[in-house]
Amino acid sequence: ETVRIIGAPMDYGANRRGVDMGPSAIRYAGLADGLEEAGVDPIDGGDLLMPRAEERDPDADQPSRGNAKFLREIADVCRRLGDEVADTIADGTFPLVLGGDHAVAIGSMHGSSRNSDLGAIWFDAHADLNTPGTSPSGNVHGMPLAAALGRGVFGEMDWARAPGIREESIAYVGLRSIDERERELVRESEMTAFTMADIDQRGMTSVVEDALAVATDGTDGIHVSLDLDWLDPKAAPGVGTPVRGGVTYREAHSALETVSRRHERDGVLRSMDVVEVNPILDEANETATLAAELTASAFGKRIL
Ligand code: DIR
Ligand code: MN
Ligand code: MN
Ligand code: MN
Repeated sequence: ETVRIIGAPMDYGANRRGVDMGPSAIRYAGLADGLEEAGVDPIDGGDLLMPRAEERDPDADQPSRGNAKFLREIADVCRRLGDEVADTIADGTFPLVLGGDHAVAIGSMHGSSRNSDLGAIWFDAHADLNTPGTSPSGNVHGMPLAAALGRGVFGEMDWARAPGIREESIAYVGLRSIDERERELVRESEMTAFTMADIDQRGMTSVVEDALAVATDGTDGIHVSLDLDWLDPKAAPGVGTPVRGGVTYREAHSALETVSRRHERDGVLRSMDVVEVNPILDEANETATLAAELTASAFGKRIL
C-alpha cells in the first residue's frame, strides 16, 4: 500500500511553542525508511503552509469563540488538511498526518469521514473533549474530539463535525488526565474509554483488540490518532503536556502491532495522525524517533 505523508506543522492549538517542528523531526528520525521496512511505499506530500503564530492574534474576534485561541487559523489549516486527506483517500492512498498539535485531528477526521462511516481509536493521556465554552486552557489541542463530534460551538469553524463519525464508534486507550467538565462527558457519552487502569489489569493487547472491535463495528474503516503524550514521559519526554504513569515503550509497540495485525487481516486502517512531538522539549530527538518507530509498527514492521 502507498502511504502519503502530510506534514501539518501547526502549533496554534498548544500553549508551548515548538510542536510545529514535529513533522521535520519525525521525518529526520527515519519515518520513510521505517515505513519501507514495514513493506509500504511512502510518498512525501510535503507540509501544509501556514503563518507563524507570532504573526497572528490568538484572541482575534469572532462570534462564539469562547476562550479558544487561534480558532480562525486552526479552522483554515484544518479545512485545507481535510481536503488533502479526502483527496489522498480518493486516490487510493493512505493519509498519514504528522502534527503539529492535536487540533490537526479536526481536519484529518473531517477529511477521512466524508464518504464513509469512520471509527476511531484515540491513543492519548487526555480526553480531548473540551470546547471553547468549557476549556480551562483555551488550547484547541484539548478539543479535537468535541469538534469532530459536533459538541460545543466552535465559532466560524461550525463545519468541524466529522460527517461520518458516531460516538459509539470511538474508543480511548490510555486515558489518565481528564478535566472536570470532561469526566462527566466521557461517562455519559456512548464512547468506550479504556484507561491506564484497564491496561494495568488486562494488558495492552487485549485492550487494543477490544478498542478495534468498538471502532470497526458497523464502520467502513478506522482512524488512529496517536498523541505522543499517551506514552510515559520517560519514554516520550518531548511533549508539551506530559502526564506521568503512561504507556511504556513496549506497551506502545504492542498496541500498534495489534492494530497492524488487524489491518493486515482486513484492511481496517483508513487514516492516522501522529501528533504533539515537540523537538524543543525533547532529548536528542528521542520522541520523534519513537513516533517514527510506532508508525512503522502500525504498518506491520516486526522484530523478525
Ligand atoms: C488539557 C490538555 N486537557 C486541555 N489536553 C491535551 O488543555 O484541554 N490533550 N494535552 O492531548
Ligand atoms: Mn491529544
Ligand atoms: Mn456507510
Ligand atoms: Mn494528550
